[in-house]
Amino acid sequence: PIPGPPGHPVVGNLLDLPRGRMVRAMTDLALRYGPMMKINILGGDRYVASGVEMFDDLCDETRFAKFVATPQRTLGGALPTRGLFTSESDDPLWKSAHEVLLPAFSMRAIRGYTPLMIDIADQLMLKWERLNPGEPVDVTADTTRLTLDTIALCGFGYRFNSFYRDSRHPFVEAMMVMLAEGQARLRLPAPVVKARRGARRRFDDSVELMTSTVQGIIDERRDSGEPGDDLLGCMLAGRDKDGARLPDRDIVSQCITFLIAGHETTSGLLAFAIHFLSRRPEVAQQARDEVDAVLGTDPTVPPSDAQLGRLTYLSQILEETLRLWPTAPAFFRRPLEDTTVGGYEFAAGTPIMALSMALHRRPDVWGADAELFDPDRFTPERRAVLPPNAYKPFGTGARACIGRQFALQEAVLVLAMIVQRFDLVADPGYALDVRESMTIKPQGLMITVVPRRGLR
Ligand code: MNH
Repeated sequence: PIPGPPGHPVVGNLLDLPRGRMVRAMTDLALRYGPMMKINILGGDRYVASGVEMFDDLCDETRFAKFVATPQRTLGGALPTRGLFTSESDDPLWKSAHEVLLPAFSMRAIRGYTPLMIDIADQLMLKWERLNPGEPVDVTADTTRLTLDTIALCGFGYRFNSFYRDSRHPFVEAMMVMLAEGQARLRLPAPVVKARRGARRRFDDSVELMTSTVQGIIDERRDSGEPGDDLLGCMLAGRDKDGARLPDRDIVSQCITFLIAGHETTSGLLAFAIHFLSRRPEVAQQARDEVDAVLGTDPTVPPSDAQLGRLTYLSQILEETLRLWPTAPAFFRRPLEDTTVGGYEFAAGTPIMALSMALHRRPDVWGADAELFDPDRFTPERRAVLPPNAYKPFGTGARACIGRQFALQEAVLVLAMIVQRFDLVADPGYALDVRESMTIKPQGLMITVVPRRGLR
């Protein structure tokens, strides 16, 4: 029998998983009950894997495939087509879009986005440089502005201009409604979902606003006669291995997918990293030393790709941040045939949650100090001896994150530009709080930024 917390009649373990803290509660339970855990939500058994031996099995692509879980299904079902993130692996459109888009996410292509990434990063620097001394920064709000504007500009040449607004762009507002509803439906039985007409209408209106906005951008691009060399350009011009183009409605879905997948996760990563830098003077000092040595001390000279590649300690900071707070904290797998996971038997098709956030905190893998933030865990020497499936912030196999390089390049760039210009000062009264939706982000994280060398 698979261990797990004792449940209550009808609700099962739902009360152990409070709204808004489900992932953290599940992580605590997984660390308590073991590498494979069974929990029950409203009568349904759920399996949560967090041991390395379980991940070794789940990441075996010959026996397991991605399972598209409820929030992803809600999202995908609302889009014109399912999009990369929410398709089933045997969907021919997934294969086609994957082939068309791979070159657009190659190392080389991503280098091409550096100037656009710097354009948006400069807006953040300018905003922070212009603050009065002691004026607090809402870190997560600003990293969200940054990553959203970056993916929209690199993706399809559109400017949300989030740094010039206090309220959200209508498109972003619609995206939030859509994501929140996907999350809400997790906790509701199907008849209740059907009955919530107001929520359904708001959801449908939001989807309509998003699809028509993106279709407008596509039409405009076509009319201009220049396909462009951003993600949209690749999708308009690219062909899959059979020479087929992507249909327009699929391009719309992919654009919305990139906006969602591409900004929520990276903004959380940057915000958590900034939190750690503001709390750990010795880590901040080593980061400053590296940035000053590699980029120099003149912030008017933009970083080059070669320099970004040499910021290895900054990369370690980001990797360690994603260990403790993998901003996409879990993914789901299903066995293709009846098989075993870490010695437990599972029937074909059973959804199994791969809870990276718990995997990343297991003392048997990461040591007794697993809860401690320590970028030295990711020095090349220590990285080389990590078990192969001990660290999975970007998912696994064919369905792993296509935007990994994009995210890491953006995050290193922005962190470097911040460290070059500012000292980050924590609010001593703040204890890290986290907001969970499909992703996790710091909540209420306010810091002050002090220009390092008399920039003002
Ligand atoms: Mn991303 C899939 C994490 C940044 C676009 N991403 C995944 C998965 C994880 C993930 C985990 C696998 C999900 C699953 O198995 O169900 N992603 C991240 C993290 C960051 C991130 C932690 C940043 C940090 N992702 C980005 C960025 C983009 C992006 C940036 C786009 C520009 N991610 C995707 C897409 C997929 C994906 C698209 C789906 C790929 C596929 O299934 O073919």
